Amino acid sequence: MRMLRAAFFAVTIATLVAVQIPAAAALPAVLAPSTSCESLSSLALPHATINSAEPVAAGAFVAPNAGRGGAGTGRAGRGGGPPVNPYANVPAFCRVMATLTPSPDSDIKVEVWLPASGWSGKYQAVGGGGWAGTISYTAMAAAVTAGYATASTDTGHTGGTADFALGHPEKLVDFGYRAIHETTVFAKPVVDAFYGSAPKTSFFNGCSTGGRQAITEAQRYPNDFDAIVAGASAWDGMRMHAVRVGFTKLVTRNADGVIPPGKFPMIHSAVLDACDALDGVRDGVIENPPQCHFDYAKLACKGADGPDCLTQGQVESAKALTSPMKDTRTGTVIDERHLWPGSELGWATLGGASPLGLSVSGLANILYKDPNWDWRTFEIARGYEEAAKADGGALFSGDPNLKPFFDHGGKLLMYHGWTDQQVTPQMSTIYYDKVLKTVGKDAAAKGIALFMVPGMNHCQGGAGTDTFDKMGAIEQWVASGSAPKQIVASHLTAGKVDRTRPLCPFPQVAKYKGAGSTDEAANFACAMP
Ligand SMILES: [Ca+2]
Repeated sequence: MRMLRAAFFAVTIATLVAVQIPAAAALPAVLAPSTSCESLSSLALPHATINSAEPVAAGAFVAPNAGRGGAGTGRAGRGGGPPVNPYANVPAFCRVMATLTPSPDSDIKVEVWLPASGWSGKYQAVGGGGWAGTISYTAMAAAVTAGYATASTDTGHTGGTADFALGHPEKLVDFGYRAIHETTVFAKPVVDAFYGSAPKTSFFNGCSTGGRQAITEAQRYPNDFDAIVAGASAWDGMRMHAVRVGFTKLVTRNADGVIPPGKFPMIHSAVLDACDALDGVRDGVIENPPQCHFDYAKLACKGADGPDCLTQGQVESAKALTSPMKDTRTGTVIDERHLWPGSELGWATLGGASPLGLSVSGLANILYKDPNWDWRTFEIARGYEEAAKADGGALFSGDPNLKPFFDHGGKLLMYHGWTDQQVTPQMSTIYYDKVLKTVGKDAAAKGIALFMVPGMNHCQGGAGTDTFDKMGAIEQWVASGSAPKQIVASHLTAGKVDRTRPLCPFPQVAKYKGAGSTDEAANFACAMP
C-alpha cells in the first residue's frame, strides 16, 4: 500500500513537473528522443513493414544511389574539382526505412528522418519531382538540418518514368495521391514513438510534382497538414502532358518551325526591349508578364533566314508557345495555359523538336497503354480530354474547395515562376482564383496566398530573385496567423546576393518607390498592378 502510495505521489509530482513545462516552452523548443532509434524497428503500424531503424552520425549519410548518377550523386566541385558531399553538414539523425502496402500491388518505400538532438517539435514532409520514383534525400537533409522530423516517399515505384503505371492501376493511385497520405499516416506515430510527443505542427513542402502533391493533400486529406508550401504545382497532370506534347506538335508542323536555341537570346532581348521597363525598372526581368503584349512577328525575317530574325514557321511557333492551345482546325481554345513573354531562354524544354520525355511517357503508358506509342500521332483536339479521363482522376488535383483545410486553420502558400518553362504559370494563378471564388475572398485570405516570382524558371533559376525562404515564410504565417504581406527574395551570382526584391501576394506586384538602388528590396512596395 505504502509503495503504491509512493508511486502515486511520484506520478503526481511528475505531473506537476510536467505542468510546469509550458512556462519553459517559451524558450526555443528542443525536444530529445525518449527511446533508442533501433527500438523503432519493432513498431507495429498498419500495412507497414519497417525495414530498418538506425542512427546516422553527423555528416555520415551517403545516398544509396550515390556515384551512379542518381539523386545522391555528389556535385562536381567548382572548377571541376572533387565532388562535393551534399550531406557533409547534416546533423546526426535516426533513419527509419519502411515499405507500405495499402493495396496488394503497392510497394511504397518511405524514409523518416528524426533529428538525434534539437528537434523543433515539428514535422515537414517533402515532395518529389517528375514521376518521383526516388526518395528526395537532399530535401530531407535540408529539413532535418533545420530541426524538423521529415519524411519522403518514392510514391510506390522506382525510376523516373511512367512505365510503372502500365497494367498497375493501384500503383498509379499510389503515385497520384495515396503514397503521400500513407507516408504521413506512417510518419506521425514514428515521430511520436521516438520523442514521446507527436509533432505539434505538420508541414508539407514541395515543388512541381511536389507542388501537386502539396495541394492534393490540402484537397483530399485536409487534416494531414497544418501548413503547406506548393511550388509550381503541376496539379492537372494528364492535361499538362497533353498540352506539352501539343506544343511540340505545333512547332514541328512547319518544316521551319523549330527555333534553333541559338536564336533564343535574340528573341529574349527583343522582348525585354519592349517589356522590361513596363514595370518602371529596366533590370532584365518582366515583373508582370500579362502586361507584356509582344508581337513575335516583329522579328520576322525580311529576306533570307538569319541569326537575327525568325522564319515564318518560327514566328508561328513563338506565338503558339505563348498563346492558349487551340484546335488548329476550329480555332477553339483547348487549354488557356501557356508560356509567357520573358521565358524565351527556356523554350528548348517545350519548344524543341522532341517533346518532354516525362510527358511522352505519361501519355504512352497511361492514355495509350503502349510504351512504344509514337508522339507524332498525337492529336490534342481528341487526346486532351481522353488524357484527363485515362488516369481515373489520380493525377488531377483541381478541386478548389479548400474549406475543410481552411476550417482547421490550414495555410497554403503557393509560388510559381513567371518564366517557368515546364509547368505553365497559370496552373497556379487559375487555381488560386478558383479557390477564392469557391470559398469566398475573406475565408481564402486566411488560408491561401500565392507568390508569383518574376523571372524565375521552373521551381528555381532565372534572372529573377529566385532564392527565398519558403519554410520561414509559412512558419511566420502559422505563428502570427497573418499571411505574409511580402517575401523578400534574393538573386545570387556565384553564391553572392546581388539583388533583393519583395515577392508580392498575387495579384499584387512589386513597384519601385522611385528612389534608391533598384537592387534593394526596401526600395519597392507591393501594390496592385
Ligand atoms: Ca523590369
